[in-house]
Amino acid sequence: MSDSSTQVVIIGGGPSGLLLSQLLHVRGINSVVLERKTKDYVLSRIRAGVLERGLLSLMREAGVSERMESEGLAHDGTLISYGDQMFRVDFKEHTGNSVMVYGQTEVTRDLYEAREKTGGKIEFNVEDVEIHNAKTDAPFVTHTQAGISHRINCDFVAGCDGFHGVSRKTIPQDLRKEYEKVYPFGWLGILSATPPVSHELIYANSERGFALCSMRNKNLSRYYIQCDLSDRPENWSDDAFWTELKRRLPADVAAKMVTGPSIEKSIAPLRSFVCEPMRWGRLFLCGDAAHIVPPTGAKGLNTAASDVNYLYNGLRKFYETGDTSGIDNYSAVALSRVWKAERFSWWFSSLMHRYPKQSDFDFKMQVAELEFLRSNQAAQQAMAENYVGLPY
Ligand code: RFL
Ligand code: PHB
Repeated sequence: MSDSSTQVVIIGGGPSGLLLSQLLHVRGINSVVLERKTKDYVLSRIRAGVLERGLLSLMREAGVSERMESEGLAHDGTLISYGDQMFRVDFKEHTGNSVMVYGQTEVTRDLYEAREKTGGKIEFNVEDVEIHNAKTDAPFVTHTQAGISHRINCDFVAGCDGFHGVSRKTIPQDLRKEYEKVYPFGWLGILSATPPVSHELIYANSERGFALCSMRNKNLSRYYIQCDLSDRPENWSDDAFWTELKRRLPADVAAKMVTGPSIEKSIAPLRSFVCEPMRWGRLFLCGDAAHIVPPTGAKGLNTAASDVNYLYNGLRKFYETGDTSGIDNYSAVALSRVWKAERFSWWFSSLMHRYPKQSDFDFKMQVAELEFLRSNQAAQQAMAENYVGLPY
């Protein structure tokens, strides 16, 4: 068994773990990141595309914002359609802020590059990760890599290992409460090397189900349609996808859609999930390890980043002054913002999708709420404030 030490062991080399590791590095705090997969595998996952200003400022603080500032697309608003109607919610006018379209893959790539340049320790292909003594002042993490056992002694453990990771399950079952809602549909998404149909995102509520027109850059589009949970990507030819997408959009938008072969096609289920608390002794959960939102509203990655912000500042305060208030309050402060992101994502999902047993009355309620949002400035402001991201 090899033995080593660091200040913080970070489990998971996704965006939460990498961002935390880079931010701690900037403040002279050492960490080791343990990632179950390879770097190429992590970078092949196509996920979020819209970044809130809080994540942008964390990337600046971490010294990894250069490419995002030059290649990212600032969006001052979004379009919402229902039937043949379409209206715009102006983020800039209502909040003074905008969001940035820049893919999670690019964020992760920039973070890996920065960690490599600054000598960050990231172990890939690790197996059998276990957290020990989390309730003491001397926790340690064991894992195996290429058949060799390792032990890392540390001050703190950050569980950034996503929904299926080991960190959350380390908290004894009788001490954690999990809240969950599973939605009766999924999103079928494609990536295509075609110019986006609109320079702002379009969220569409249609009788045939939800659709979303998004993008990664001026020549790379990301489109989604609501699908059945039993659907498989291989059952959807590119032609069938484009035909169905166009049927869910206003006619003038569908008419100008540029189609092409898909580069990626996948289905994601939709889930709301929160684990309380987000701390057990010296173990702290961050991001998808502690909570999941349905993607309507693009809050997954952004909520992960707000956790990282609270944990990073708590650890920094502890190492710089010995003050434990930031880490002591971590779970309560992080959860207070998490629940607001959960509410927004649940509300926006409920407003925009077709539900299997939806009655005519339920449908009318959606339309009435969309009409209200279209015509009421206060409602648009509330939506804009949530979309650009509530303050940390
Ligand atoms: P991640 O990205 O899941 O990273 C966790 C990392 O931990 C590793 N891991 C382990 N490592 C060591 N030992 C173990 N036992 C481990 N178990 C797991 C994993 O390999 C992985 O590298 O979590 P993180 O960092 O908290 O980041 C969260 C975001 O990735 C997530 O919130 C968003 O991507 C959610 N999400 C989306 N969010 C949006 O805002 N917009 C989207 O369009 C969007 N699309 C998506 C998504 C999530 C998806 N998932 C999870 C299935 C689409 C999909 C398909
Ligand atoms: C995306 O571009 O992948 C995306 C954008 C907005 C969302 C969800 C996903 O609400």
